[in-house]
Amino acid sequence: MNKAMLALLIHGGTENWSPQRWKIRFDTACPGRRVVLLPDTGFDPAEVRYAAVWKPTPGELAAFPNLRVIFNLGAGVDALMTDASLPNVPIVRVAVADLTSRMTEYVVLHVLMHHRQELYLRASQRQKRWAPKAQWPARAISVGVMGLGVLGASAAIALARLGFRVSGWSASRSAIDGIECLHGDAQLDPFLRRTDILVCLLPLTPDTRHILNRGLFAKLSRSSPMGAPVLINAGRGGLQNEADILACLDDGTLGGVSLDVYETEPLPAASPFWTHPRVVVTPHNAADTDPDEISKYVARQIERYEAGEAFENVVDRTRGY
Ligand code: NDP
Ligand code: OXD
Repeated sequence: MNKAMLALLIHGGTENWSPQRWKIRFDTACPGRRVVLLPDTGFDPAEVRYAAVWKPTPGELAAFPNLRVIFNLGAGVDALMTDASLPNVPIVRVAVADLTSRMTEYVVLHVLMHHRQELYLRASQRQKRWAPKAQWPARAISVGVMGLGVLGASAAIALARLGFRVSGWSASRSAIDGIECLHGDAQLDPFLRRTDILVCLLPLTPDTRHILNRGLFAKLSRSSPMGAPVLINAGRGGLQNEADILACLDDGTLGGVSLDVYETEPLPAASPFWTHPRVVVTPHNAADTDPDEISKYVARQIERYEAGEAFENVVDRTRGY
């Protein structure tokens, strides 16, 4: 065992994401390397070169003076960014095909659910009511994807393939075949005005916190056959103003909502989202990535680094994503 040490700091994982399961996985993925699962006092923190983390406690990573890199075990790094004592080393986030295709499935599922009036149809079924409503084609609906990164771009392409009119919005200019790409603050309003179903796959940063609010919902298109616009948020709960979402559903500014993420997770039992007839609640599992894929991805990145190559998918710390 003379390979540099990897420390695991994992909080909040259950079942397949439990800390012990990660330890077994990394032992398998990193043969010949000492992998320590914290808390553990039986090692010298100065020997740790690599850390793989999920929601580490602020200050925990500062204990390793010779750290070379932090691997975030998810795509979003917002939880990590709140740590003021984060060591000044590269942060590598997860961008793997397994995660991307699962998120694309989630987005397609929920766009289709609203487009095909599934909430109405399921309510009819519970009431044993045979009452079909007029249906319209995908090309009658404009979907707007906020965030055209790894996840947003893949979802946008899949939706366009199904026949939806798709546009996307990002911070900087992007170009994707078949997708109308807008960017920056100046193009946010034109993007919203053409959007019937808004899909949010933005990262949570100081610039995007509470971007999903009443002012934004009021700018969405109201001319689709659905009558009122729909919101689908699988980015982060901090992107949304939850009181605004509920008020906008109740006054008709929004027609329906699918949420995978919330300001407080797990979603408290008292949240009105649970029982609202026009809200679809999922428990932050839009892209419940296969942890085996993630541990192999981290092991590959360590091998690349030790062979003198650059890390992939490094977070830009000034942008916060
Ligand atoms: P990327 O970093 O690849 O993409 C982020 C996109 O958001 C980019 O297009 C970026 O613009 C855009 N963006 C960032 N800030 C702004 C802004 N202020 N204004 C406009 N556009 C902005 O991230 P991913 O696609 O990999 O992931 C997105 C998010 O999805 C993650 O951060 C995470 O929060 C969430 N997620 C949720 C999961 C779930 O299960 N619910 C699972 C995995 C991720 P530009 O291209 O110009 O940089
Ligand atoms: C992630 C997530 O960021 O699962 O990967 O939310």
